[in-house]
Amino acid sequence: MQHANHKKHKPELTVQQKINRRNFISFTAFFVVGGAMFGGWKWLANAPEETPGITAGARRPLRRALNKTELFFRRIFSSSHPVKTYPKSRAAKRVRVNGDIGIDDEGFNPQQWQLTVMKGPEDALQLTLNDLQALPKTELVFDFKCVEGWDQVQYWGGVKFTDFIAHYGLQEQAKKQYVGMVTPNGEYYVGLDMPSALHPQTLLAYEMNGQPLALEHGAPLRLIIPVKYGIKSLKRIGTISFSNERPPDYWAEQGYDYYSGL
Ligand SMILES: Nc1nc2c(c(=O)[nH]1)N[C@H]1C(S)=C(S)[C@@H](COP(=O)(O)O)O[C@H]1N2
Ligand SMILES: [Mo]
Repeated sequence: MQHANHKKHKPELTVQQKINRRNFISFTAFFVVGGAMFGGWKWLANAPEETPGITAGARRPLRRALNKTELFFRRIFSSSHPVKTYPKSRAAKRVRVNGDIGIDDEGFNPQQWQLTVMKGPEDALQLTLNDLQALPKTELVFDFKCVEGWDQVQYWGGVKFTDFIAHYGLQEQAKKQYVGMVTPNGEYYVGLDMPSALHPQTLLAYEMNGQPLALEHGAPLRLIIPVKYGIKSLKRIGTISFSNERPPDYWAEQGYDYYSGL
């Protein structure tokens, strides 16, 4: 080319010089990248641990990253995205039982059970199972997923959480950021972000496979929240409350992700 001649003429490199040059570049890159990785690891290892509270003690930068991921997913999450449903014929006849924390006390009497709904710090509703069964019933067949690695198509029936909110005039409470649910004996508890609680497939369930819920599955009333892993689907709800702070969460205290979304 004509104008190429205007450039300063560079001497041709010999093959050996080219090899030396490439060696130099790759070794430098190796040490720079390796050094950065080591530095990054030391930085993380020396980073302060968060104070265990609502979530277990993790290195603060890791928790920051988790919280960022949660925010990302919360932003793209939309209540108009339903989880996949299945025909009833696909539902398991023998439903797995997993976890009995907070529901293993012998003295529990389902006949005397009542649901406590904290409308405010000093203002509680007491509801019976009949009250809840008087509301429209919603059925749902979906793939239930446990963090332990199993999943199963299951068929549930109950009251949609949004129907429950509307019927009991809890719209103001539903403007808070979180819902907390606790077993009657206080031993198992979950915290849910409000958009997930208000997802159209979140149920307060009292039926499984068209039959009254069995005690080991959370009778008289349990949560079914298909947009979350099973750890959040609390069995045997005693109390429901609303808050702008994250409610205590049993598995988050043990180090599991608070959001636990799918
Ligand atoms: N009260 C209570 N609810 C609970 C649990 C528990 O141990 N106690 N385990 C959770 C977990 S880890 C899962 S996978 C599901 C299992 O529900 P299932 O026993 O009806 O299959 O319940 C969730 N709800
Ligand atoms: Mo689970």
